[in-house]
Amino acid sequence: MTTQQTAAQTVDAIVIGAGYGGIYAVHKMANELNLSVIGFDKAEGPGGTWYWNRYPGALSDTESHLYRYSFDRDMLKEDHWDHTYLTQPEILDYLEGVVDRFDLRKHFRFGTEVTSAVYLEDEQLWEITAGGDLYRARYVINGVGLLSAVNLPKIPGMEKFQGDILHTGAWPEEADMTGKRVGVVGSGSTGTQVVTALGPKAQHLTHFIRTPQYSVPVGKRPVSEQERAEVKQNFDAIWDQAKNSSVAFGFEESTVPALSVSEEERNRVYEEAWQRGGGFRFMFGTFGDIATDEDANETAAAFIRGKIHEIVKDPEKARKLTPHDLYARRPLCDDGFFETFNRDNVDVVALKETPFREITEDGVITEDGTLHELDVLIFATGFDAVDGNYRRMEIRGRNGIEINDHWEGQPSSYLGLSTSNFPNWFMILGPNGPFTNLPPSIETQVEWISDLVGYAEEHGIAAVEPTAEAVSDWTDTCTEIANMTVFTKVDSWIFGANVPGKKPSVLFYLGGLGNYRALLNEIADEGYRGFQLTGDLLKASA
Ligand code: FAD
Ligand code: NA7
Repeated sequence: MTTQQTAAQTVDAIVIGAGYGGIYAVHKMANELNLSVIGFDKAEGPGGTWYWNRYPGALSDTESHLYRYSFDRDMLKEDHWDHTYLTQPEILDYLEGVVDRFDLRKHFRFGTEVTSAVYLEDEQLWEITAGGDLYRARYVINGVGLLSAVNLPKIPGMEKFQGDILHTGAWPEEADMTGKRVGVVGSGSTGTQVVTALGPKAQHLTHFIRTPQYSVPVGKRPVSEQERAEVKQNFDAIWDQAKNSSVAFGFEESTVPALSVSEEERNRVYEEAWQRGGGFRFMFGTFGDIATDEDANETAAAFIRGKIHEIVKDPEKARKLTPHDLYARRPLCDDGFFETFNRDNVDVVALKETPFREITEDGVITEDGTLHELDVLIFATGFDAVDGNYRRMEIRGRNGIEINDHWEGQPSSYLGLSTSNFPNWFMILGPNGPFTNLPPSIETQVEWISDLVGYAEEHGIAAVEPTAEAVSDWTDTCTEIANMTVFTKVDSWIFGANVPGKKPSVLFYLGGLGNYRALLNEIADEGYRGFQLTGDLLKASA
C-alpha cells in the first residue's frame, strides 16, 4: 500500500455536483439509505447551474411550479413563487433552502474540484482525487451537469482586449453593465435573455448573431394567491401528468398534425400559444408534428418569422434577426427580446455576413472593417453539453480504460445512467438521458439509482454495470428515435454540434419522460435487465 492510499478517506458514496441532481443524490444516500457520503462541487456553494449563471436576465423557461422537486409533499405545500417563471436568485434561494431543510451542507465540500476517478478492481472501490486529496468509495454518482462545461470560442486577438471578457456561465456577481458599451456574442436562450436585460441598461449594445433563432414570448406574469393555492391543491395530478407526458412541461402535448387543419385554424392555435407563452408549449402543445415533419415545422417557423417582422421596426435589423432554417433547436422563449431591437442603442451584427476578423484593445473588428468599440464583451456561447464535464476529468474504469477512449466514437450509456466497464459509476443526465423539463427527469434518475444502490447494499452486490450489449442497444434506440425528428437536421448542442472539434452525435433519448419512466420500472422489475450484478461483498472482503 502506498502512503497516498493510506491517506485516502473511505466512504460509501461520492457525489459530484451540487445542483438539482447532486443535492437530491446526497439526500437519498445519506438520509434514506443511511450511507456515508461526501458531495463535491468546485463551486463555493450549492445551486449548480444557478450558482454559476448569475448573468442579468437569467430566468427558467420551465414554469415556476414545475421547476422544483416533487419528492417532498410538505415542501411543495410550503413552496412559494411570485411569477410564472423563476429568476436565477429565486432558484438559487430555493436550492439553498432544500440543502438546509435536509441538513445536507455537512456532507458537501464546496470549492473542491474532482480531477480524477479511478476504479480499483482488486478493492472494488473508486479512488477519487478532489482538491488534491484522495477519497475512496464503492459508489460514484455524477451530478456534473449537462449544461455546465462552458464553451468559450477562441477569436484572434482576444488576449489584447482592454475591457472585460465574460462568459454567462461563469458570471461574476459584481459585474455591472450600466452605461457601458456592451457586445454580446450568441443568440441562444442565454444570449436572448442577456440582451433583453441589458438593452435598457447599456450605453450601447451590439448583438453579434451567427445563427438567428426562433423565439416566442415566455409569458412571465405575476401569479395570484389563488392560482398558487390551486396548484398546491392539485399537485398530485399536476406532477403525475408531467411525469407521464413527453417533455414534462405541464401541458398536454398535441397529437394534431399541423396540416390537418385550415390555415386560419392553425394561425389561431399559434396566436393563442404566442399570447400564452412558453417555448416548449409552442413547439409541442400546438401541433403534434412540428418536431417530426418539415412541412408542419415550416408553418410554425413562418408564423414566428411573421411576428419578428411585425415587432422589429427597422427592416434591416429585422432581416438580420430572422431565421430561415428549420425550427429545430431547444425551443426558445424570451421576455421581450425582439422588442429590444427597437431601441436606438441596440444593434445587431450578422456574423455570417460580416464575421469576426479580430479582437483589439478597443473592441471587435468585423470583416467589413468596422471597429465595434466595447467596454465589455459577453460570450453567451453555451456549453460543451452533456459529456463535456466528464471529459474534463480523468475517469478510468475496468482495466484502466479512460472515459475519453471508451467514448471515442460517441458518448454512450445505458438509459443515460451508466456505462459498461465503469462499475457502480452512475450519471444523472448522462448521455442519452431524457430531453425534458429537467427536475422531474433528474428525480426519476436519482430515485432509480438510489433504489439500485439500496438493492446492491441489501444483496451484498459489489459491482453493478450495464453490459456492452445493453449500452449498444440503448444507443441504437436513441439514434432511431432522434432520426425520426427534425432536430438532427440542424446543428445545436442537443447533438454536440456546437463546439469546434466535438464529434456530433445523438446525446438524448427523445422518446419522452413517460415512456422512459415506464421502461425504468420494467427493467427494475425484471431484476435490472441489461445490468451485470456481480461479486458479493462478503467474498470480496474475505
Ligand atoms: P448542474 O446544475 O449543472 O450542476 C452541476 C454541478 O457540478 C456544477 O455546480 C459544477 O460546478 C459541478 N461540477 C462539475 N464537474 C465537477 C468536478 N469535476 N468537480 C466538482 N464539481 C463539478 N432546465 C430546465 O429544465 N428548465 C429550465 O428552465 C432551464 N433553464 C436553464 C437556464 C440556464 C441558463 C442553463 C445554463 C440551464 C438551464 N436548464 C434548464 C438546464 C439546467 O442545467 C438543469 O435544469 C439543472 O439545473 C441541472 O442540474 P444538475 O444538478 O444536473 O447540474
Ligand atoms: P446555445 O443554445 O448553445 O447558444 C449559443 C450561442 O452562441 C448560439 O447562438 C451560437 O451560434 C453562438 N456561438 C457559439 N460559438 C460561437 C462563435 N464562435 N461565434 C459566434 N457565435 C457563437 O447556448 P445557451 O447558453 O444560449 O443555451 C444553452 C441551454 O442552456 C439552453 O438551451 C437552455 O437550456 C439553457 P450558432 O447557433 O452555433 O451559430
